[in-house]
Amino acid sequence: MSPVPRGALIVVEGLDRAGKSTQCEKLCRWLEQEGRRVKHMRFPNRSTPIGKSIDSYLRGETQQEDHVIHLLFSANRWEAAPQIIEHIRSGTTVVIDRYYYSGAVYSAAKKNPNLTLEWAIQPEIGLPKPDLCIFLDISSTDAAARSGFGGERYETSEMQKRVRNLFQELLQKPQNKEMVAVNAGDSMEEVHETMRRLGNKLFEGEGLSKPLKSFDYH
Ligand code: DGP
Repeated sequence: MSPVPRGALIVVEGLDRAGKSTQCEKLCRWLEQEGRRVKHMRFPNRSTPIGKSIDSYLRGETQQEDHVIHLLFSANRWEAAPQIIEHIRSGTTVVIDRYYYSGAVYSAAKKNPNLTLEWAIQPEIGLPKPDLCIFLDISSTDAAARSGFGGERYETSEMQKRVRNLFQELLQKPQNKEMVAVNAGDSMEEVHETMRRLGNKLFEGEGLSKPLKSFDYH
């Protein structure tokens, strides 16, 4: 009997209000219609004990030292890593709304001199590496104009501007060849169509015949 082909690991990234949740939903629905098994996850996962502390921090109810909250966000991904690996191994495609890219850029955007992008990426080394990371690119001004913006800790124009620049920096790095920028200013349907095209390319290519990689920054 031939082994079950592994699932794909697809991540959707972007600024707050870039449309990630809607696009993840649409992507999952499309993958299911294509006959694939799909698991939709998001980070931070606010339901675990670690996730609950992150949630109260994001709502401004508690304070945390910058490195401490950074490591809690990372731990929140690590606690889900065995589950991600198992889904992929058993043939389920995992779609994740935010992952270690957000982890690195949101913390580095705080401009703490002891928390650079290089420092911030280190705890993420070893996590399952996505086969595809779609960066929904939107200007910080357009993001701020979308409804619902401004509710949580990082939702200020200044912060989002720095976050966007750092995402652009990650896109340029040779270690992150799986990252693709998609114009999130296009209509919801246009963005979805572009994402479907990227999905088809991934499933038709050779990449999924190779084992899932671990993230390595070097
Ligand atoms: P969301 O639930 O997708 O709205 O994300 C909540 C906020 O947390 C959002 O402003 C992005 C930020 N965020 C997500 N992951 C991380 C992370 O790993 N580290 C830091 N510092 N911020 C993160």
